[in-house]
Amino acid sequence: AAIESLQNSPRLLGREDLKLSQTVQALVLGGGAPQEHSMGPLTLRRAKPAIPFGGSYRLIDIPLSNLLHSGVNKVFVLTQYNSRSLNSHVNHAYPPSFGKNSSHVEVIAASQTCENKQWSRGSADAVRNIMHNLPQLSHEKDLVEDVVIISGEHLYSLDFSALIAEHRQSDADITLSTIAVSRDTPALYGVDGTGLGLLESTPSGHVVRFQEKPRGEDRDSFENVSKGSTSEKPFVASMGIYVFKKHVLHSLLELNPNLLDFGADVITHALHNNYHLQAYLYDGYWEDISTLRSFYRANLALADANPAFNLEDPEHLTYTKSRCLPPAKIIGACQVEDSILGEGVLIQDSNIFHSILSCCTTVRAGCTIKDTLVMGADVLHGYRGKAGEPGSLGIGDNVYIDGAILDKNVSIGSDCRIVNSEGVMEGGSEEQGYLIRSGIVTILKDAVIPNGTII
Ligand code: ADQ
Ligand code: ADP
Repeated sequence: AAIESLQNSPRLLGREDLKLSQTVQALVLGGGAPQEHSMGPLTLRRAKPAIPFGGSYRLIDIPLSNLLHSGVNKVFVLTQYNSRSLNSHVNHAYPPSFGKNSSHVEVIAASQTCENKQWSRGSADAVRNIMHNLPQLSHEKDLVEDVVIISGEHLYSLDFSALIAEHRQSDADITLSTIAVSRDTPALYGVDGTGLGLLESTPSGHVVRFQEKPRGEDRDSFENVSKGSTSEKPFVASMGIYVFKKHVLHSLLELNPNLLDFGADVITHALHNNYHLQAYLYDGYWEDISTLRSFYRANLALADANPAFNLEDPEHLTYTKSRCLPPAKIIGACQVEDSILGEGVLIQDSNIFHSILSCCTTVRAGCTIKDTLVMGADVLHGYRGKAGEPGSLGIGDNVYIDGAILDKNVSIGSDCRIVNSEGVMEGGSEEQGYLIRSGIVTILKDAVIPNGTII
């Protein structure tokens, strides 16, 4: 039914021949500067959507795969902050005419133009700044009818064709994808600088009130006022996923240069100016990877027997960079329980419990690794030099690690213990090669941790 009603917008009536790839353009927001404390150590040198995830992927692979599986396969990724590895990953993972539907995924890195010499000052400003370079976003005659705008750093599995069908059926100017959330959702309280846009809608999903990240009584006024709210999940939040009629997006951004962010500015402005805003209710798994702890928790959960977020659905596999690496190899007697091992992993006589060892992680003998995310390395079997010295990568002999994150290309010396033994919540330094944030020890990218170190 969703597919049948896809052409249900006045301009598309009678054009059953057109596909979503012709009538929808997707823009993926690849990241402004992160909140000061949000992902801390992992975004010192990279954009959030480029953070390695799930043993083989990067965060951006999740939303990109959702779009491509839904038939929305003309996609531009807008990048700005610390964007080098994100640009590189998208270019390598999604080559020209990618996949069976000839998808087009292209990075647009922020740049100066004749009209604008400044960096983008927010998500909507970033879209405004690239519109001149994408005629399909402004030309009336182009077949593109709707523009999907999403973030590059959320975990979910959404069928965009259903969202677009409802958007066209209701003839909305803007449709927000929304989700009901419970009172104990940390983002409702601004923990670590996070927040959610909350809305009130009629039983037919017409949005009548929206506020970006309200606090206190303002927040409470959104309890039980929306289509989709339940006694367990009384708030309905914006997922930061929007479908705009193309001409509405164009005129809102062009005529209002003061609108800088989508949630805080564009949605609020559109509502006050009587645009038709509609809420689409999504009821699957969705997680905004907004803090180090939420990233750690969501990532490790993938190693559970039946994770809430499933990377193993044969109908919905996640795309990523293809690598020419050998399968994981285990030498000697190892115990590996509830864990994910990426390609090129090498483990010798060690025990791995509920952990994720990404591509090219090397673990030498006598180690125990528990509840830990290891992001692997750029080179295969890198542990050739002396343990804990520059030039050798991986985890040395007799190392014990519990509850940590190891960024890429680290070298952990022999006989180290990384357990946060003193229960420190905030500590470490770039010079020491590790940072502790929200009680989680993160070994920094490329760090060398000397033999016998105890953290
Ligand atoms: P936030 O994610 O806090 O809340 P915002 O800071 O505007 O909103 O970021 C939206 C997206 O745009 C993020 O992916 C961000 O990285 C990206 N972005 C920001 N500046 C950018 C730039 N210059 N170039 C490229 N990308 C940029 C939003 C909504 C809320 C909603 C939550 C759900 O505003 O209403 O509840 O998402 O997580
Ligand atoms: P990040 O920490 O985000 O992975 P990198 O600079 O390490 O940033 O990676 C950017 C891209 O370059 C990735 O696609 C990675 O696979 C590739 N890359 C980085 N270093 C190497 C290397 N030594 N050999 C091959 N590819 C590399």
